[in-house]
Amino acid sequence: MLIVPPREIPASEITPPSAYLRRREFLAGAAGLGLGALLGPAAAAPLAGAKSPFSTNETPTPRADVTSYNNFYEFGGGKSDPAARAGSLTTSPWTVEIDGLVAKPAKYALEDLIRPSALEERVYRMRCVEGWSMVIPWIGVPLAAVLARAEPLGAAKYVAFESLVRPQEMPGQKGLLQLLPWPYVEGLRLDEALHPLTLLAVGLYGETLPNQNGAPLRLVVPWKYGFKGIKSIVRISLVETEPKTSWNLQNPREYGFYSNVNPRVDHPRWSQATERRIGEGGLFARRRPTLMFNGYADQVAGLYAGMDLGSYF
Ligand SMILES: Nc1nc2c(c(=O)[nH]1)N[C@H]1C(S)=C(S)[C@@H](COP(=O)(O)O)O[C@H]1N2
Ligand SMILES: [Mo]
Repeated sequence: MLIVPPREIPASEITPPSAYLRRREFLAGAAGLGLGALLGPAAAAPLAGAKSPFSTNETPTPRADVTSYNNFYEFGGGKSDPAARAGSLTTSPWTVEIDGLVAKPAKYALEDLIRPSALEERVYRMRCVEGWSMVIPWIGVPLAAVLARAEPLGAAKYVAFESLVRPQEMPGQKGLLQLLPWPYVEGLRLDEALHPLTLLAVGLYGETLPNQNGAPLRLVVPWKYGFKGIKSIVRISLVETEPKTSWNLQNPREYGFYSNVNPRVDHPRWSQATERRIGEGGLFARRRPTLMFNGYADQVAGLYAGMDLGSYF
């Protein structure tokens, strides 16, 4: 592994606090792009992205549902806990460390990692392992573009992700009843991470991410169950072996590393053949059939050619 000593990290990658403030003022005035607001208070700020052809034409789930029916166990295990409790999370300043098997390991200030001009809007179908789904207009950049800046080495085979640990602001990380081991961790095979559908999101519905949706930076992998979309990311590591993942650690029989949406592979306790689209007529609405790879089979099935998806679930 190539280790770059700290003094070789360009000064431009390390942002002193005074520069955060200046850059925030600058960006706030910059054409209403609003990425500077990623540094700002918890309130959402406008964020624009060119509409990507990867978007689905399906009707987006109402914003009120997208931002009030969430899983974010750092704030509790109930669907309404994140919206009720995540307001306390400080997302400014925010740094993301990219390390491991890369030629250029570095700590990036968020605003240096994500360039406003690179933002795209991607309307994706999302499917939770629990059997519900949404259609969400994300704003973000392809993960591949961010990884390229760190220059992955040939030995890198997987990408490991880590969420914030901050018990003072995350009530689910305090006390006796901890639902998961912290930090929340996730992983992708390198080819999955580099796939053009794989997004690092900083916003939704034309605004910066609400805290409950994973502010200020979260992963979106639309052909996998929702739990692969790790929120509030602080570290991205290029590694040689398959990374540990939170739900697999918690219950390896029920949650595998791949977790591709697959109507033919049931969860041990329930079927995955159908789903309930949130916002569509409540509990009594007709369930929709779940599609192979959540409807993204044309784009991603090739990643798994020859693999037995029953054993690699
Ligand atoms: N850090 C962290 N990331 C997380 C989770 C979590 O508990 N902690 N929950 C996951 C699960 S189970 C789902 S379904 C999605 C939900 O994302 P959403 O609330 O934006 O729809 O986030 C995923 N990312
Ligand atoms: Mo989920």
